[in-house]
Amino acid sequence: MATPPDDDMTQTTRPKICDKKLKTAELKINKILQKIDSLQLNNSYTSRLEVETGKSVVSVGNIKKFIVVIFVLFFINFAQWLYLEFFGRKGCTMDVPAIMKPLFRPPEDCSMCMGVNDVVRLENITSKEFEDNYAYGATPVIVTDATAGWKALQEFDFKFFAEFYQNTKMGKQTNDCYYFAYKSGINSLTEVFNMDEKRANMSGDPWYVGWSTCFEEETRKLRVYYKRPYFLPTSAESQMVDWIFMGGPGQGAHMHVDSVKQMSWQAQIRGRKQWELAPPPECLYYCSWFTFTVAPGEILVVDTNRWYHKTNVLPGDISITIGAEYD
Ligand SMILES: O=C(O)CCC(=O)C(=O)O
Repeated sequence: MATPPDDDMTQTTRPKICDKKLKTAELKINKILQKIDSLQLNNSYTSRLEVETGKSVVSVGNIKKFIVVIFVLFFINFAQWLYLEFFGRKGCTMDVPAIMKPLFRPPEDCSMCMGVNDVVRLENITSKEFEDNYAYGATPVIVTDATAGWKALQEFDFKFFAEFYQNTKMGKQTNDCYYFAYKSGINSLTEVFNMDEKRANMSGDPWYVGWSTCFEEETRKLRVYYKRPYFLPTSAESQMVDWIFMGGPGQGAHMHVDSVKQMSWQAQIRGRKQWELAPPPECLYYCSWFTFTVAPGEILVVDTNRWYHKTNVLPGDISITIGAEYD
């Protein structure tokens, strides 16, 4: 039988070697620091100074920046956790980029949400009235009569989009702009339209996804099925990008706030979707948290850059919405 190593031996001899090496390293570092002091370099230079340690080169400035970044990230995550824990709904998760962006936004003036406790339902509203009162404000609005005559109401379903994306020629063919998998575990639009029939028919695992159009031709072809909502301000322009959200009953988008540039409208083409709006964290003591449902044929206008929002598809039909930003 082999004799086990004498642990006591190794423990008593190794520290001596380490001590010696440490002392030498300490002396060298002290010499470098004294030299830096004697040169009286300014901070911007010393922060760029590099200390060579064996093969790796580490920048003193970068180490400081790294520590600051780690501290900021830790603080952001902690603040986010506190917000969700005490004011958010349990089980609501956010991915890291979504967490970071809202926390760097400037604080809101809470007058934007004070007294706003519900969505306002409108019909037969003129562009002028809409522009003056709602188009760029923070009161969420549902216009109930703005999809009359849209072919999308009859034509849009899972099969329509599957055929549209699998068979229609457009530009580079693949839609690889914005795609949100949410909790579906489906990683691309290609995967969405290749899911098995059972799941597509909402008899398998629940799913909900969102994406933006990528190519002008794609947007143009889709826009044959719907029109620019009649109530938008006459001067408002939309980019050639539309947003589509689709999925079965259950959780839709997690609680988040957007950082898009403009206001947007979203038409509920099929299914019923419940929206939950929460004021920005700094306004929680002044403003309310509320929910409302958007039914097929209705168009919602909500400033998703200011209201935190979360969606939930109600039992029944698949939910399909289409929307766009306007300036
Ligand atoms: O329609 C949805 O489910 C989510 C929409 C959304 O999150 C958004 O427009 O920012």
